[in-house]
Amino acid sequence: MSPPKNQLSDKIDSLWVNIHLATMTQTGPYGMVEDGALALCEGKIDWIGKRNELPADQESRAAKVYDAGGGWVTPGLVDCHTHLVYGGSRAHEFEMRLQGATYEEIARQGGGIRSTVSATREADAKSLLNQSVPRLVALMAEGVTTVEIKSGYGLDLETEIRMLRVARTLGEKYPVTVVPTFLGAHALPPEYEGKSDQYIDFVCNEVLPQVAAQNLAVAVDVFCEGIGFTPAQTKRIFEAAKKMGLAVKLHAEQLSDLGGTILAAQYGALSADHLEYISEEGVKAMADSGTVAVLLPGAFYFLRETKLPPIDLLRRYAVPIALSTDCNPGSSPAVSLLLMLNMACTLFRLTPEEALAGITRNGARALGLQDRIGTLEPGKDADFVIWDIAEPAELTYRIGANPLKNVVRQGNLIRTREPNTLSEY
Ligand code: DI6
Ligand code: FE
Repeated sequence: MSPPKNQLSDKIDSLWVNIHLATMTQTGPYGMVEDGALALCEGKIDWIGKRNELPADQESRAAKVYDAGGGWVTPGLVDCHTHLVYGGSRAHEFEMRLQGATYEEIARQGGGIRSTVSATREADAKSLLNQSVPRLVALMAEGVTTVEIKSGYGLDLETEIRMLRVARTLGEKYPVTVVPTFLGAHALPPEYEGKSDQYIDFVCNEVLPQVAAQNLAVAVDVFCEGIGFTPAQTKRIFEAAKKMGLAVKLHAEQLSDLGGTILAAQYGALSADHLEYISEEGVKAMADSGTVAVLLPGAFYFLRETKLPPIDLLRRYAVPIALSTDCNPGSSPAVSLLLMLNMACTLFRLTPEEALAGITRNGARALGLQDRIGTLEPGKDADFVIWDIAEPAELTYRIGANPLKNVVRQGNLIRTREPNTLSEY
């Protein structure tokens, strides 16, 4: 690929001035450019830099000039691990857990993922879409412009396909990029009780080929865990995915260390996710394969996990760290990526800069989209958010605040709001 140019084109669609830029490139803290400017052309970033370095006749070249009022710009946020398409709710299991039942006990008694599977199988496409929209809209209201969505609550051919189609429909109906992942091996459906290897056969031979043929997913994920699938079963799924030309990723070492990350690394996985119980060997394997560590503070918090993911080891081996909501009904009913920023710093001791990189640059990388999104650079998609904050760390620092002012996606202004005003009353 030729290096992206940073020369203002003759004709630009829009120019943004009176802004500070947190480009999230790795040039100094936050890739910061104070008093910057951004020129957009055909949905891409055409020019980015210091405002006083813009060519003198800049304004006449721009079809439209926006004054961003001194706000800070970040790349559009990337939520790289969600299960946001599903039916029903598990609020009652939350109550059970508060009375002493554990997540694993509930799962073993046929609740947990399986209860969501029943509710999802019962929901037709329209109902599934209607139930999922509020979750997507909540994420988008905080600046998410790219969201990964997994299947995995159907566990039969028809419902897995329906979930993935609903995910695709969400991306068609709303100004957000949806990246669909097939997670057929999320849990064992009741009809395969005691026959988990046969279920893996079914996923590999009957479901995955349909998913691939209909172009419904770009990656394949597995829940590799005591209450999920073994590394040997995971391997079979990865082999099948590879044959179909699909990327792989893995839910690994969330509740125990089965060595899933080492396997994921062997298959060049885009990401390995959760990782509380990962070993140093696992971290090393990820570093060697360039696999992104996706940390999910919402699940850590909601399950009251006490074992921290080994942040220092991940840093030492320079494994890129991404963060995500894990938006799902059982272990992380979270629809706020900004809250995850704060939790990652408070619970995991990430720095605010690491946390922000986790939902921009490294989130993009976890989806294999690092050439298109995740940083503000010439040639990349013009996906960005303007925030009413005085410095980038403020995004991470506040709890439950939403200082979002504008969202631009693929060059189009898709959202404008006046944050922190009484105008709604
Ligand atoms: N790990 C998780 O945290 C979610 N899935 C997974 O594989 C939990 C999903 C659920 O409880 O519904
Ligand atoms: Fe998950």
